[in-house]
Amino acid sequence: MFIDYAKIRVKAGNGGDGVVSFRREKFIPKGGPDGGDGGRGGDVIAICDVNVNTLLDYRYTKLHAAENGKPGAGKRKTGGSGSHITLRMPPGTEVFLIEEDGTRTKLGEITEHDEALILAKGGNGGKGNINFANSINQAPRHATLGKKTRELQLELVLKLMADVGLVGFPNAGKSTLLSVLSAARPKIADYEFTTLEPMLGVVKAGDYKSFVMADIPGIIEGAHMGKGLGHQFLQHIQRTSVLLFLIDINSPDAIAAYQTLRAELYLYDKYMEKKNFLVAISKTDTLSEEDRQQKIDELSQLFKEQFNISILPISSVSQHNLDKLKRMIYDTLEHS
Ligand SMILES: Nc1nc2c(ncn2[C@@H]2O[C@H](COP(=O)(O)OP(=O)(O)OP(=O)(O)O)[C@@H](O)[C@H]2O)c(=O)[nH]1
Ligand SMILES: [Mg+2]
Repeated sequence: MFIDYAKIRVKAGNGGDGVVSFRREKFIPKGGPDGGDGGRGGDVIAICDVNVNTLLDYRYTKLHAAENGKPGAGKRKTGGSGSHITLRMPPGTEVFLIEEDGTRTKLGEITEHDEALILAKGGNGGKGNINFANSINQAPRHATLGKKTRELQLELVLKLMADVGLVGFPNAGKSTLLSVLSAARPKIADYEFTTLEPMLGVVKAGDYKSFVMADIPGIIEGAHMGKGLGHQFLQHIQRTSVLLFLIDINSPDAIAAYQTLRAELYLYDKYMEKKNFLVAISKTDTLSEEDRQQKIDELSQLFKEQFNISILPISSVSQHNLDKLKRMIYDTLEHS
């Protein structure tokens, strides 16, 4: 199951208390202070792991607590530190701290394998009475307590890490394209909303050249108001630097389709408009040679006139222009 949102509770370890203790040895009736410091509490740390691709493990709001530091002891012994706990999360996870009054602040994000983000810092240990001895007070009778930590409420939001995001109406052929360009095996079918969760695939664009493509569920007009699957998966193309619009060559009005897609993206996040993009017309194999050429000429002209953009006709079935598409995506990425 793909989960891209979770709420968790975390608590770092309390610092161990410092202690009051005096040296007691035979023949030394009044030994000096020897109470050691408390140990540090453990941290709660998020670690980025490329082998994890969902927040499934964090589905249940459970408390992830690190160990408390141990108290100090006599003979100047410092208490042991509490162990840290690590939570493995997929690349692209953003972490927000939710305060009791509802304020939401971003703690950070993890994007690279093994990158760490401290979610909650362990409390410092208290000071033992050895720290408080001086020429005036040679037998201090006080020590300090370890710092107590509080439980934190965190929100985890996964935004997949891809270079290119596929955007199109349901059935446009997005998943099919990903399946022929990469080793990903998304579900493909002749009905709308086949894809219910995003999927990534690595596309090889030549020796040593590759990029990651994200397939997301189809978008329809009114998605911003929750129509279809709504906007819930658009966050996964928020990080991509390039968008690939896919429009079925058989769509009754390709221009309107394109405008609707752009409008829905804009209503979700106006920054989407600034991304570099390509427009591909899919399923060219479904028309006869003659009809195809006519349709492509007509659409090329319309897109040129209305938006001054060039379209690329493609087919996942006949492989028409797929190498060219990969090259164009790669070049666009390089200039993004
Ligand atoms: N002839 C032909 N059929 C295609 C091509 N690409 C996709 N199809 C067919 O179109 C239908 C929809 O393909 P999908 O890849 O599932 O479409 P999608 O855009 O991922 O659809 P959703 O996940 O519902 O948004 C399937 O029946 C595919 O076999 C193509 O290039 N040529
Ligand atoms: Mg699909």
